This record gives sequence, C-alpha cells and structure tokens, in this order.
Amino acid sequence: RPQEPAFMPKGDQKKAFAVPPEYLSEKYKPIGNQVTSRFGEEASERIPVSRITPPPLGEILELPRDSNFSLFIPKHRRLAGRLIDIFLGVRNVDDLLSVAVYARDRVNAYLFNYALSVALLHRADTQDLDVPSIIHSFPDKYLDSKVFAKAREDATVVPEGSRLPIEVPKDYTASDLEAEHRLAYFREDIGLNLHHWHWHLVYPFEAARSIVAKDRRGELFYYMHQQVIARYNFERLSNGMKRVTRFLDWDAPIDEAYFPKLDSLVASRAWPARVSNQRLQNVNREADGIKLDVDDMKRWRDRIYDAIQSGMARDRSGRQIPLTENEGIDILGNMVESSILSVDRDFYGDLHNTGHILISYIHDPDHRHLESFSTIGDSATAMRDPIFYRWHAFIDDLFQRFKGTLPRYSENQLNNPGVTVQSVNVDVQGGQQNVLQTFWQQSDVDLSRGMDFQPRGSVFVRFTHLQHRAFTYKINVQSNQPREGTCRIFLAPKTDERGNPWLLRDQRLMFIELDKFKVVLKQGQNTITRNSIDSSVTIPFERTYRDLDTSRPQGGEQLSQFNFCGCGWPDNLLIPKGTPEGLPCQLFVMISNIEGDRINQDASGQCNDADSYCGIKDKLYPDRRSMGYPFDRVPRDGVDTLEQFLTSNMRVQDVSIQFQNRTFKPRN
Ligand code: CUO
Repeated sequence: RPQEPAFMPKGDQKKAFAVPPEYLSEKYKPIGNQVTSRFGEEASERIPVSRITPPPLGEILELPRDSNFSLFIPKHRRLAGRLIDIFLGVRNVDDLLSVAVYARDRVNAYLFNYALSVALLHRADTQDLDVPSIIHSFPDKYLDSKVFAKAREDATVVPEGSRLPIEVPKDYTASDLEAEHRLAYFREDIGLNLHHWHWHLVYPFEAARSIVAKDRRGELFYYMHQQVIARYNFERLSNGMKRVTRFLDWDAPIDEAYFPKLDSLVASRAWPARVSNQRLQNVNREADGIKLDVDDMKRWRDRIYDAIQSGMARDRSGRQIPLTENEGIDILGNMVESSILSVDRDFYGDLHNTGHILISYIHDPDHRHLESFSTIGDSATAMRDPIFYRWHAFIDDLFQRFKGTLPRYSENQLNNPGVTVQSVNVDVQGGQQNVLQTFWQQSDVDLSRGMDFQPRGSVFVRFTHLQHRAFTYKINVQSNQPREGTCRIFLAPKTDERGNPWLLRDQRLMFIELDKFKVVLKQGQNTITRNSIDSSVTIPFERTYRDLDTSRPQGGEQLSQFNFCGCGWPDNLLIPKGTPEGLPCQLFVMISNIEGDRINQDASGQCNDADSYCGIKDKLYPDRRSMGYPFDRVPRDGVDTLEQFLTSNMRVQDVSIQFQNRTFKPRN
C-alpha cells in the first residue's frame, strides 16, 4: 500500500517529514511516537512541518481510503474539486505542505495524489516542485498483479544489491486464441497509459474554470484521441487486422472481452473483467451517485448529430451558436467530451464520459455485487481495454462528420509558392535508407516507491515494449527567397487492410503525425535534417519513466512542470510495429506557409517539446492551423489520391517498417 509522505524532498530519499502529533489520524494518536518514527527510522534529516489549523475535509472523507477513484464519477470529481480548492487556497508552500501532510493519512490515496498533482501544476509558487511519476506512486495501475507478491518476497528475503529484476512476461493478459490480444503490446504499453493519464491530468473536463479553460482544449481532445485511433489502426494493419469498428449499436452484445490482471493495491481488490457478449445497461449506483440510462446517451448523440448537420448549436439560453470553420471543432470537442465549457451540458449531455462510465460498470450496473468500475473507468488504465478504441472510433467519427461539413482546402490554401520539396529520405541508424526498424526492447522500472515493505530499497521490474531504431529525416527544399515555414511530417500505411490503394478520403484518417517544427530556409537549396528523438509528438523514454527524485540534473532541465512534461506520446511507440517483410508506408512532408501557421508568443522554456498532442503549458497552442492540418478535412473536389493532393511544397516518399521479432536486453 502506498505510504509515501506527501511528496519527497528532491534528491534524497533519506529525508522524512516531522509530522506534528496532532496531525495523526484518530486511530494512530494513541501510538503517536511509534508511528511518526516508523517513517523516519531510516531518515538522516527531518523536514519540519508547520502547524496550522487544518481545514475541515468534510465530504472529501466520504470516499473511503480503500476505494478506487475515478474522475468519470461525478461524485469523485466533486471531492477532487474540493481538495484541489483547499490545496490552491492556502497562502504559501509551507502551508501547502502542512495541509498535504495532514490530508495524506485521511484521504483516499488516488484522490489525494490527483488533487495534489493538479494543485502543484497550477499554483504559481509550486512550479519548481516535483511530483513522483504515477508509475512510481501507483505501479499497480500499470503492471501485472503477480509482480507485487514477488516484489514483496524479494524485498523481504533478498538483500538489496542482490535482487534480480522481476520479469513481466510480454503476454500476460490473454493468449493468442484471442485475436485482439495481438494488440496487447500497444494497449498495455506503460508509456502509452502514462501519456493518457497525464493528458487528462493537464486537461481536466471539470474543475475551476481557470484550470479547464485552456487554449483550444476541446479541439485538442478531438485531435489527440483522433491520433490514438489512427495509431491504433496502424498497429492493427501491422498485425494483419482490419481497422477498428465503431461501437455504434449500444443494445448489441459487445464481442470484445478484457481481463486486466491488475490488482488495486489501494482498494485491495482486483480490477473487474468483462466477459464476451455483455450488453450496456442502465447504471444506477447510489453509492457512486450515478444514475444514467443508455437512452440518455442516445438522446445526446442525436442532438449532437443535429448540431453538426445544421452547423448550429444552442446554448443554455437558447441562443444559436454557429459551429464555425475555425472554432466549431473546439466547441464540439467540449460538447462531446463533455467539459464544463460545453455550450449546454444539460441539453447535449455528457456523451463520451458516459460511454466510459456505462462500459466500466457493465459487470455490475446496480452495484449488487459491490464491484467497482473496470479499467475503462480510469484514464490511467482505460487504454488497456480493446473496447476503448471502439468507443473512441465512434467519438472520432462524430468529429469527422463535422469536418466533412467544412470547406475543403483549395490548392492555393495548401501551396506555399516559391517552396519546392525536392526529396525526402530517412537515414536509419545502422540500417538501410527508408526502411524503419522496430523490435522488442526490455526496460527496468523501480517499484519501491509505490510499495510499502521492510526493508526498503529498490525492487526492479523488467518489462518488454516495442522500440524502433533512431532515424534522421533528410529533406531537400528549394526556396526562391529567404523565409520561414513549418515542416509537417506524417506517416500512413500505403494500402488498406486488403492491400488495395487508398482513396485519400480514407487514408487521411490513417496519417499519424510524426513531427512538426519550424524551418528557416535560405534562398536556393536547403537540406533539412531532423532526428526522430526530437519529434514534437513524443517525450524521451527517460522522461516517461524516470524517478525524478534521483535523476534530476542540477541546474539543468527544470522539471518544475513535471506533470505537464509527463504528457507526450512515448518515444518507444513513435513508429508502429510494421511487419517482418516490411510494411509499405508513405511518408508525407509538407512545408506550410508560416503566415498561416504563426502564433506570436514566446514559447521558450519548459515542456514545449511534445506540443503536437499536449500543447504548451500556460501558452497558446503553438500552431494556428486546424489540428491535423492538412489532413483534417476531406480533400478538394477531383482529388481522389494522395498523389493528386500534392502541391509543390509537399512530397511523398515510400518507406517501409520492418519488424524484427527479437528482444533486446535493457540498455544499461
Ligand atoms: Cu482519453 Cu475517453 O478520453 O479517454
């Protein structure tokens, strides 16, 4: 059970907080000394915690400490909101520390961690504090439950230094009898699920308006999840499967089953599974304050379709809100998700979130078995379940219907006169040009911060994930004058699941963004080189996983906005798996006209290197174009194929992705 102090002073795990005895919860007060020394016995230094009058926690304590916690549950959201307000409301960091220490032993651990993370992310005076990565606080949300008994055993029996990493098998949630299991390496990728958790941490749909109302957050909800589906489909094609089918018939049995093999260490319960052929049911769970019917979702869906078709939404006062070419998608994103920015949350409802909830309670809709929600009910675990992708394929299709109503980009709008992309090549480290290489890689992660055992010390888990060889784009561009531009790089499979060439109106939905960056061109010939590791989509492997308390470079990279910095597609999944023979793909490069791209702001600073899917903390989204440009809209009339779509500032290069079925040991 996670028993870390509120947050560890950086750089040294041998410090402990000196907790004022009156802060102890009632049950520990009689044995106060033993308890306070329990956490401090290995500490070389005690951090004083100032005594303030602790705020009443009231309703926040209604969520038992041993419950699961989900932001999809309105009551949990409300409690989190209260705690966030308390954390945001105190005067200074000392008081925050004090309140956090006081709350830590009383409040549900997941709720506490979430609220404190949000507060640290948004308080002006905590911008240089670290929060441990959630993989270290709650490893139980990311790893096969079998690991924890072994870890405990190792920690007790084997002295630190002699402990070998505990291997998590690559295939532990199902066998090959289940076709969907071919995608488990993607769905259960730790970095992928960390990214998703971070994204929703940065873009909550319900909290104080100042926290929710970030620039283009509705559009980013659409775009980040659109890219998830495009990438998932790319992986499906890599595995000889067809694209995911939308979850459309909400009365039909759901074919996909999922058995997560996760135990919640906080709730001391296994996460519920879903057998095949379950159907959505109305959910009525008093304890969670949830009463939702499948018909509610159908009504909301139909109203949203109406808004899309008419190009008009209505707000609470009945006013007509046009879904314009530029802002319509943002309005729709907030409406569909929904967030508190929805134009009318009563009328358009809470479609996407309710889908998560209804699916997550499919095994116990009226709480008669006292079971909690399944993995799709928590943003930290939702992407593990195959139904997540069917649900989000439906949600994405709503957005695509709207995009289908917008004017097409004309050739003039797409072109960048005077700029010609002459050639594009990819140099792959130690490999052949234009043949991307993927393989299995093992890595180790330390679990000890998320578990409470004696004696302490590191316990490593070794897991296997997809990886690719680093590569470099080489792009030759001719320009008739010195200028700036934005280089946009996308990748899609060359053919559909039957091996047929695509129509662009379908292929455009398959393009995954690989990178986007500003280029400065001189007059004449230019060669642009760019390394895969610098992608605007990803964060480096180390940032996804590292334990910040021990590896932070002094005075170097500031990890102040860690929770924001933790948002970013994991680098190890930048390139889809491909096939042993080499999956034929098309690499698309465009240099767009900076006049239509530029946002005038100073975006220097931290956490600006995974902006494509995550934006930049406290800044505007750094690209004025519609997200996904130029593939966010249906191609102009007369354009059926990618080749016909190209203007001189674009270029397509055939590449392939070759998967080598070999597992490499950890790098160090
Ligand atoms: Cu990210 Cu449905 O929004 O999970």
